[in-house]
Amino acid sequence: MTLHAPEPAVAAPTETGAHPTGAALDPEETMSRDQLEALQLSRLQHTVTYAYDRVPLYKRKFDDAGIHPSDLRELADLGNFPFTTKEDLRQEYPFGMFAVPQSEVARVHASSGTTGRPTVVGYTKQDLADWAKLVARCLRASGVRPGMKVHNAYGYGLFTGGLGAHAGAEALGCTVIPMSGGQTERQIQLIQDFEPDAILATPTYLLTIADAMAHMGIDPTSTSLKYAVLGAEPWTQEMRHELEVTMNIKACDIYGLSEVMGPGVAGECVETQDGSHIWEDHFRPEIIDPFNPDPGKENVLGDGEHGELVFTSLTKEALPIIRYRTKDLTRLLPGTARPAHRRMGRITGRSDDMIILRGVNLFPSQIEEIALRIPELSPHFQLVLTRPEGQRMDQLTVKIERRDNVTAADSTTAARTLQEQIKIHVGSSCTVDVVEPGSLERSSGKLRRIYDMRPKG
Ligand code: DLL
Repeated sequence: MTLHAPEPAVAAPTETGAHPTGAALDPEETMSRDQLEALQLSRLQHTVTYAYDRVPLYKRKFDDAGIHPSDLRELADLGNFPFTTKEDLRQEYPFGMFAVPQSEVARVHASSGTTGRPTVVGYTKQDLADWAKLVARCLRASGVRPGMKVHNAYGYGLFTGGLGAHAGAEALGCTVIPMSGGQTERQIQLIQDFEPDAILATPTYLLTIADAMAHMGIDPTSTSLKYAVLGAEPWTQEMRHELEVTMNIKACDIYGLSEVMGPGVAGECVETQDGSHIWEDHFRPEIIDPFNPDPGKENVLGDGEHGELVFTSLTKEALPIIRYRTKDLTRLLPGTARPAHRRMGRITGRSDDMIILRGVNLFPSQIEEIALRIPELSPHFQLVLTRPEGQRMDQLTVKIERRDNVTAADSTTAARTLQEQIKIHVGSSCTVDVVEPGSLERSSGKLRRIYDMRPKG
């Protein structure tokens, strides 16, 4: 079975063969926007029909909304279809969202389920092949080439990062070192011994590795690493600069989420480093107002407007996903290095990671951006929320490590600067607690930044 619907004839790509970067691109990467949208429409019409026919939840939702797959005549009509949420996947736990019999599911992945029932996702063999192709596309865009050695420090197992990145690097023709997350000293040993060209990790875990190298007396700029492909959590331009300088590498973004596929939904090009291109031959993105529950197409926001990212899969077989609300806040921007594929702006945060402090909205990435501009402060910080006894006001404390070479006295001035800058740029008053280098918990994957100690209820 295949979900690849009969497709419009695709004219020769606008550019074939070698790209300025020296790598041959997929034909879909060089399509014109018109060609790409024609492909999207036929794939989308097929996907909504396929989901309606095979997944009871979609049939129920479409029927309740009074909409039928045949109502999708042009791309904008997608905006009239109901949203899908993480809650839907939880309610259908474990396999209720699958559109193929279990015997055709080649692999499952699942979320950790720390905040409720885990969400389970599945892939047919074709889905796995498509996924590997898209991760390979991201890696190549980020500078990785066939024949290179790739150290994969994303966690293996039910998390999509490890196996997803692994298959993509193999599909590109790289030599993969399947290290997984953790065991930092061992990672460093293998980086020194195996001399990889590229590393795949979360940005905060790469920071942990760089930091540990320095403490082991190894110069992080002296390794064989040239490229890093980083994702699975928000990170800022300031963090990119920090990692590129500390490790003498080029660092690009890779984005994805398990409900939509895993890593590789979007990836950044090393020649422009201006945000991840969404691979629109496989996913149709939309931006919506997260506070407007009405899906109607008149409520879909325009390119450039900030809101919540929503995805519809165009080729997935085991788990077609219609208008999935990611909770990721960003905006769509025109394509650059891959002109037909729109880019996503940096993810400012997740709507469920937003701290509302005395009426002011705040994301950890805003603090990262400000703190990293203050030379005495390190990128290692935590945000601690408390409500002191007898008070009704919440209190934010930014615990942040000073840099190794900075004295406690110098860090007092830096603390004051950070506090002032947060007040100016974010609008929140907070306390800054500058702590000893190495005293805060280090990441080995997705880092937890927020510690909410407020009384519950
Ligand atoms: O984190 C998939 C992934 C693995 C992406 C490795 C990139 C690299 P989930 O565990 O389902 O999947 O978490 C998805 O992580 O909705 C975002 O909030 C966040 N996220 C993923 N990539 C980025 C990124 C993987 N590049 C959730 N920038 C998403 C910011 C990201 N946030």
